[in-house]
Amino acid sequence: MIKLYQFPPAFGLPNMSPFCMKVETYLRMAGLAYECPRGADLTKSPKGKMPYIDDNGTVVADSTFIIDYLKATYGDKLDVKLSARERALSLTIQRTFEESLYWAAVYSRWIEDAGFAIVGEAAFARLKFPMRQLVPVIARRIMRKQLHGQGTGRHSRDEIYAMGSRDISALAELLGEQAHFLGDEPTSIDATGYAFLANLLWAPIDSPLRAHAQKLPNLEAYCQRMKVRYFSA
Ligand SMILES: N[C@@H](CCC(=O)N[C@@H](CS)C(=O)NCC(=O)O)C(=O)O
Repeated sequence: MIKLYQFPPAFGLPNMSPFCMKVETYLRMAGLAYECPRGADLTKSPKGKMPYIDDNGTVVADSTFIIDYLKATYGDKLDVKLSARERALSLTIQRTFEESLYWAAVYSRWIEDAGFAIVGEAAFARLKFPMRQLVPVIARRIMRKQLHGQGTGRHSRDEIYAMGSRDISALAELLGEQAHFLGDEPTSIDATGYAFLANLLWAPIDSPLRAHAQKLPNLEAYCQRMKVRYFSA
């Protein structure tokens, strides 16, 4: 069976990492059986990040490469009917979530004191003293460095949230009143959409990003639809 290595569930979400939740959502959408071994260890991940999978000895890291592998190995019913234009749109939506909005969300979680108080505690709840006190501080330092290297961390708070809110508005506009990002039927981009939007709306981290997303009711309705369809059993 496919083994999905990821962080433990948190905040009532399948995962507080949108990349981990994306892969778990995809596995459910594709109807593939999987298990999540306990005690997944970041230092054992081939790329030093979560998630990664082990499929009978084939190890694949990075959520996008994992989904590519799953499509190539088990078939691709979800996206088979997509036109070239829809595939291009799907990639553009993915990049907006993963390469742009993600960093504003990282800022709200790891740099803002209020976000860090919640995320630092939840992410390392299983550690014992003194690691439970030390590791969040080290993780925060790493996230600050990543944000600076990527560039978002060089902007002011207002600029970061303005950029993130613009992404959210654009994504809500693209979704519109459709049931899923590319129309009535779910496709693999909805694994990304659900994972990132549910993390934004349902993790208990108040930020201007979350407040902005809450003003766009089609986002909440979309997440509820995905949850009922793929995570109610
Ligand atoms: N491009 C990667 C990104 C994965 C990623 O950034 N994972 C984060 C959690 S959301 C992580 O493991 N961070 C640990 C670290 O950077 O040390 C993917 O799509 O899987």
